[in-house]
Amino acid sequence: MPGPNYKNYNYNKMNYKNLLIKALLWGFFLFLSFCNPSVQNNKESLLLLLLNNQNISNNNNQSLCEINFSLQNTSLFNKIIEAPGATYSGFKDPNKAINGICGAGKTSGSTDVYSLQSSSNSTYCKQNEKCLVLEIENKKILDGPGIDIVVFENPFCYGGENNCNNARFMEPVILEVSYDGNNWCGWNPQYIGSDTSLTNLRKPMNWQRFAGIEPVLFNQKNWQYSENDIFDPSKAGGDGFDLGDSNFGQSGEGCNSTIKNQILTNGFIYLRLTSAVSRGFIYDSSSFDQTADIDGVIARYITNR
Ligand SMILES: [Ca+2]
Ligand SMILES: [Ca+2]
Ligand SMILES: [Ca+2]
Repeated sequence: MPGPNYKNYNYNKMNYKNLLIKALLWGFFLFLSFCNPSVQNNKESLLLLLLNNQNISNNNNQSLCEINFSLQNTSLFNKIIEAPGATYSGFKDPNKAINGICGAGKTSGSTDVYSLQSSSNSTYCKQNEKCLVLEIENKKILDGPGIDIVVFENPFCYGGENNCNNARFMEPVILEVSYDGNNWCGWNPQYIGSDTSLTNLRKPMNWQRFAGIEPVLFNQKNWQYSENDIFDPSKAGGDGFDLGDSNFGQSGEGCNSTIKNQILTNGFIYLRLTSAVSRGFIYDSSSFDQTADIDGVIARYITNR
């Protein structure tokens, strides 16, 4: 299957065709948005259009993400350990969670994403939870100064960038890490809204220590900043997690102080992303498929195992 850097005549030809079809669909969507403001930011309409686009032009599973900025000292999580329920087609292709990050800015969500699926046969994931487990091949991830990992989902602001702290479309994600694939430690994610009204659940501040909250500005096609700036939320967006955070180790599965301290000392290998809805958290009723979408995850301090 062609990767992000794969180039030949047919690929370029397909790319132009894809671009033309995408441009026409985006034009049509913007026209609809202009005519009817209620359509604006309607993920369902957008996804339906894009799904149609995928059916028309992306049957060969080519990456939508063009990588011009490659990582030197940091790394994408680049290996799928478990993607329960994945069909490897369209938004159900987990390769889109390891192929690179193509954020679409504050007011729209990237389509270069894997929508978390579930299965009753999961082993690393909990059974029937919408989930994905990744690793960085042959590496482990250490705690270092500040944020250690950034998760890039595809949330976006409702009502423009100026309204972004008041209203967002979000599909929150629970993050957990493990060094053995059995015991998992997380950051104790909490919903702190006073109720579960749409107004409150769309406020980003009500979602503490989840991924899938901050819009994605980082895009490997046209990134103009440094590699270190990927870990600056004001430049790159995304949801940063620090192993040194006092909340780390306060949630998970089989997590205790021994396991937590082992991770802090020796690093972790496996990263588990679970859609919050699978653990009983409230969800935005306008969510198209009631699951989160992963564009990619980056770790900062990596070393050989
Ligand atoms: Ca840290
Ligand atoms: Ca999403
Ligand atoms: Ca991606």
